[in-house]
Amino acid sequence: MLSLYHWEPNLSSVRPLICLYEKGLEFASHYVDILAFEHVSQPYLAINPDGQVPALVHNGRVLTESSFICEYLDEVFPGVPLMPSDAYGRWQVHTWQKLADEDLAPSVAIVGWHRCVSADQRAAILARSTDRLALIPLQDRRNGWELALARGYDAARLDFSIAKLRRAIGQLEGHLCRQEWLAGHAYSLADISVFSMLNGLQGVAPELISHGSTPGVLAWLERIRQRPAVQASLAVARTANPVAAFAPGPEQIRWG
Ligand SMILES: N[C@@H](CCC(=O)N[C@@H](CS)C(=O)NCC(=O)O)C(=O)O
Repeated sequence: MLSLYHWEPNLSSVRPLICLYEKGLEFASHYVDILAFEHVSQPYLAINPDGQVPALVHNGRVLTESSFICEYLDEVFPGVPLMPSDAYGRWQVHTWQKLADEDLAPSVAIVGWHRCVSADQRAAILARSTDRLALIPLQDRRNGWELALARGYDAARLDFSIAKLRRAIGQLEGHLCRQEWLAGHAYSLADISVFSMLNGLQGVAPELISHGSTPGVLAWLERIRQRPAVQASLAVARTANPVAAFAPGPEQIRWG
């Protein structure tokens, strides 16, 4: 039996959802409302004591970290393979996943939070969650929430995030002008990982993705959006616009 604990189908929550649907796996979907601080409720902390989503439960084991959850699903279950069969292809997948986790996830979350969550919404979240902030188990996560809710991100952090995104999207555009998919000749976890981070970015930061400057990235995003597994993943949303759902969370520098 598989259970996935996730929030809105955006960023790291949509990544394992896409894998589960691509592999045709049956699973129980558990929606954890981050902005209602359900990720620090006692029942959820009993599943993931770090208080982050997504988390996969399989045969009584809890797996976290969306990129590793996807590799686990691909390795354990049959169905369409999502990792290349050759070592170079797998190296490519890992380097794109690193880009997704280290560069894209934190930068998209920072810019998305700043542009999609208004000062009034932040004040309302802060007012209803002051006592819950103290329940966030990791100090750096508590600091991240306090910064995002109470002060918001400053210009230097926003500029840094935009610069990171611009560089990464330039790298993707260079690649996708020449190739249909990110790793080898087939759709893989590399595409799922990077797509999960960029699906909503055109709406959030149109200066970074446009028909004029990044036609290859746009065409690739559109190809992936057509996939039934992606459409099924987006359909688990509870908000009208899941790609505008952002929360503090992805680590600023992380790997391994
Ligand atoms: N590296 C983690 C990042 C997970 C993450 O940032 N999750 C966010 C939601 S998209 C979260 O749980 N935020 C709440 C928090 O960190 O307190 C992964 O890829 O699974």
